[in-house]
Amino acid sequence: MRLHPEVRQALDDNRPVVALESTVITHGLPRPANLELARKMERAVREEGAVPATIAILDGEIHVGLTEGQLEAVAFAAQVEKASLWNLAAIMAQRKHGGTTVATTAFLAHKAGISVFATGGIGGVHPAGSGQASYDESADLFELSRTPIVVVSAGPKSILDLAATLERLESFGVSLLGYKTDKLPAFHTRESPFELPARVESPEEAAAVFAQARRLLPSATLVMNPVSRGLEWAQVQSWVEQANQEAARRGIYGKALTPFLLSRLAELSGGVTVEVNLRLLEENARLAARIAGALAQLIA
Ligand code: PSU
Ligand code: MN
Repeated sequence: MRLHPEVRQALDDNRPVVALESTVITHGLPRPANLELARKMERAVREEGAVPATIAILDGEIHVGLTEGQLEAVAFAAQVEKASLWNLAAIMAQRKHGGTTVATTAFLAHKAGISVFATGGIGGVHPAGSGQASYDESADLFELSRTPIVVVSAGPKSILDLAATLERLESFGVSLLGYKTDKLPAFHTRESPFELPARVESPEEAAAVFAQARRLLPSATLVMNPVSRGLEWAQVQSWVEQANQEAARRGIYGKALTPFLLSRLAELSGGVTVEVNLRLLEENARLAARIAGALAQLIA
């Protein structure tokens, strides 16, 4: 594992660091918006006083914190895998490039000693009948159950079965926090009908919950931050239904399903979902940096 010197120094000094994932760069957004976004997230983290550590696999090596050149290489690679845990070892041994998912990024960030991680929307349970398989649950859920780290997201992705995803998070004992909300945010929409077990009003409060959680629990603390100017629930649901039906018809399943659905939503919405996705990623990076700052204060 290669730590960027700036990241290593910040960790040694107990200064705030925020891990950022890279599947969203390699598989989640169209080019070149993906690179702009990656830069924007890093800038947002810095503006809030933390050091960004984007995590990716380059030529089989894990990098925690990327140079500008490496960020570009990840964003525009001709061949790059979606690096989940089931193919991580193969990507490394075979010297390939990989964009790390929420599951893989949380796993690696924790190993590197980073306590806070920002993403867009977490993976979860896909609705029955979408794709080919009847059983598609993101590895993100399992990873959240066993890794003590703060994950800041805008909720589970809107393409998912939200009720089932929430049930899974409960079964797995993930600490769930609505950021200034009682309802589960759902990525493109600020609110779904589902009730969350706890809420916080500030980065300091979120940091305090995590400080408590990590003394007790093996699992993650998932902070869910509703996107500003979110889309209408019913509108998003109608695009999602259509995209899921198309995926089923075309036999798209497994690791290809989420990237397909996100790009279909972008087309069906005339680019509106991408705009929202970019906004929520930046907002989450900002909030994560403030939580990391609050956490460093708690420890100091
Ligand atoms: N957030 C986004 N866009 C994305 C993702 C998150 O705004 O593309 C990625 C994350 O890397 C997450 C993955 O782990 O989608 C989920 O994929 P799957 O459903 O196959 O587990
Ligand atoms: Mn899956």
